[in-house]
Amino acid sequence: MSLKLYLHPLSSFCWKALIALYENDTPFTPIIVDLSNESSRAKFKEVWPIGKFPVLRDEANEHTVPESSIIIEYLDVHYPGRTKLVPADPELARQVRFRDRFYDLHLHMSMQKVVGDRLRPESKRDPYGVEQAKALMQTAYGMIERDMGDKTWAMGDAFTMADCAAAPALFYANKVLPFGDAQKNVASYFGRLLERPSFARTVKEAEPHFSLFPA
Ligand SMILES: N[C@@H](CCC(=O)N[C@@H](CS)C(=O)NCC(=O)O)C(=O)O
Repeated sequence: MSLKLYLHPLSSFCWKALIALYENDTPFTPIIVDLSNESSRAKFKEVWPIGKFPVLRDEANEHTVPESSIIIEYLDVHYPGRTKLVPADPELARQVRFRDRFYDLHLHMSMQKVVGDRLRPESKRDPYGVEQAKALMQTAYGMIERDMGDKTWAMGDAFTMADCAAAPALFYANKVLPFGDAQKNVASYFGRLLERPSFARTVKEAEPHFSLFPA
């Protein structure tokens, strides 16, 4: 099998890449990285010294592809399938990339800040940074609420990379800052994402690891 994905089953950015792979039933070998294990971490850093997953390795083309969005773009070009994750039309592609950036940079990374802070030693915590991150998440929720009033997926009728980005970000965001009455459209969009087979499978496979999540 040509493709390998370095991942951890609980990692939200890995989920984003997994959704894309499952959307098109793209065959790959998962390589589980345990960052708490010195040898597993060292081996992974030989592949990608930055040490963040997911990373895709394509043996056939001899490409190492880090960064979830770049992985999805790579799959879309080199391993296309029934779901076109990035539209061929340049203007629609720009809109997908914008939504992908929006979910990653504003919702996903703010959520990571909140979760990451829980994993720090008490003396190293950053309550002000967490407060700022939660405020940004609220702003993002408001924007998604307005955007998703009359759409099935982030781009409308077609499921794209933007939805791959939205699903894990919303999953974990809802855990740290639960959707309320003001987020009805966000909640129904999230409900549709949970029913999408590619995402349902991703969540199911992560279930045995949920006890590691700092609730
Ligand atoms: N921009 C990267 C972010 C990747 C990322 O933050 N991955 C997290 C897991 S969700 C990670 O590797 N964390 C381990 C660490 O920071 O040591 C992407 O889109 O792939």
